Amino acid sequence: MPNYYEEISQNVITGQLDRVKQLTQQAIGAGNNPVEIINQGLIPGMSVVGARFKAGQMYVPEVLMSARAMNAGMDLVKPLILSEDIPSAGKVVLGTVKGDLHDIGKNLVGMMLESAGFTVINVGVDAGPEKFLQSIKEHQPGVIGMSALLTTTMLAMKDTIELLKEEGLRDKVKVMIGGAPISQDFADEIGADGFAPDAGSAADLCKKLLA
Ligand code: B1M
Repeated sequence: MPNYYEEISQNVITGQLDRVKQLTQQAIGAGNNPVEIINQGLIPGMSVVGARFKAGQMYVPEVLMSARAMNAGMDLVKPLILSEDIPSAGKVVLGTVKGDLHDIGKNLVGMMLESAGFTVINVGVDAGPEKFLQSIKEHQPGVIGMSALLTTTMLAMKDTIELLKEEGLRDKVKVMIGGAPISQDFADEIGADGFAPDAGSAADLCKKLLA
């Protein structure tokens, strides 16, 4: 039986959506285990993309093409598996903070987290503290991730952390923040658990926070 996994990984890395679909379909047809197709083909390819992006060897458009190729493969495989068969690395509630509409970076972070096996609940843009709170109560994530691209909206992150304290939930969830104007110093200042400078680092940070 041909080993499809390496070829699927390579085509995810190069963002060849049609080829990933074709190979995934062939792998399914040849009787390969759907969970193995994900864990040994699709996700390892995206992990390489994450590492290269973090190292500055790949750029946003290429990463988006890879993510789309991976998702096309996922779409074929997912209906074949019971959800409980796919081990989740943990739940992350992710959003762009109140007053801020920038979501390209946040969505990239979401894709990287999903590629690393996290279940992502995306609360969208312009998400105020109450929206994060509501989502935390509903989904009980291990981590919340807040993104801000404007210096004027950064402080909304602090408001969310303060609301979590008021509600007695601060020690139940880790807080990860990021976005162009954000720094480790700012994260320390507002009492976040971690700062990630890019999408690849965000996935690594989430693993650390939940370890
Ligand atoms: Co806006 N914008 N924008 N904009 N915009 C910036 C951010 C700006 C730096 C441009 C500039 O003046 N040079 C500037 C902010 C200045 C400041 O505050 N320091 C700015 C401004 C001023 C504005 C408006 C106020 C303009 C106006 O209307 N007068 C307005 C505000 C609207 C609002 O939000 N309320 C506005 C609007 C817009 C558009 C709607 C037109 C559009 C957004 C479209 C969209 O997102 N759907 C837009 C865009 C595209 C940009 C730039 C050009 C690009 C942002 C981007 O997507 N980068 C930006 C200038 C720039 O950055 N060069 C700019 C690519 C993306 C992959 O990177 O988002 O940094 P980034 O995400 C990275 C990391 O930061 C990190 O990982 C990502 C991947 O590596 N990261 C996280 C991000 N979130 C993370 C979360 C994490 C961890 C890591 O954990 C949770």
